[in-house]
Amino acid sequence: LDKQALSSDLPLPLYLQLARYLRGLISSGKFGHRDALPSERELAERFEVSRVTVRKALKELLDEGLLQQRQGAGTFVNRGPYVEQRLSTLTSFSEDMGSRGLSAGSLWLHRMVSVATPEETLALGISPGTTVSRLQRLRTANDTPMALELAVIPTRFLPDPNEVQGSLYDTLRRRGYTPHRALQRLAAVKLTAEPAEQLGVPEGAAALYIERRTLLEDGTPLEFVRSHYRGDAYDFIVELNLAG
Ligand code: 16G
Repeated sequence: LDKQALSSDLPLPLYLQLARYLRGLISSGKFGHRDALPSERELAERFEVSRVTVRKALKELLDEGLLQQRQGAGTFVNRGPYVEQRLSTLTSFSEDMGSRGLSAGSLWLHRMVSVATPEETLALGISPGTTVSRLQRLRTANDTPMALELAVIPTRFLPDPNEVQGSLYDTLRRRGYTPHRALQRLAAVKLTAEPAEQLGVPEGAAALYIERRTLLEDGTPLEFVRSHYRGDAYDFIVELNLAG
């Protein structure tokens, strides 16, 4: 921590200078994920600023989701894995994380069999009354929440959602159903309170909503997935080729 980093000669308020400095330490990895920050008092002494200035600086980073405060325990860095995701290849979450050396995990929120909703019926091209396996998971990379996913699969392909332990795509492939092609719709959204909390970001944080319909080789819809990807954890990359 370098006290010289702040200067009252600069046209930027001290609290924003401090926020910028701390942001730099976090993005350069000097403060790693889950590391504790020095206390407000220590920071104030170290940078010779008031505690109000420190508090305002921390508030900036808390609002950005870079820091997290835990009652009684202090302030921690909350910068998890950051992922560049290609949109043009059909891969599973487990494969995406694995290829980056991150360990993919799932926290189960729901898994059950029920009758498809009208929207799901349309997306999956099934008749009303058809049963589907419903898998709702919080997807994690090195234990950090990355995305919320609700996958819906006709029971004819997956009769029992409990069969899925790690990767859904592995389970489907084992059953002889290989995801072959997918259609995706993307939209920018602001997270409401519940998904924001599950993803560990502030309410109103930006996310990318992705709807995926995955098809078998013969064109039969295999899964319909609605997911929210953390805007601060993902960049989506697409390769474009000249038309014609
Ligand atoms: C990806 C897919 C999702 C699929 C999941 C399977 C998108 C938008 N979603 O997250 O459709 O169900 O992978 O992952 O890309 P798994 O095999 O690791 O369970």
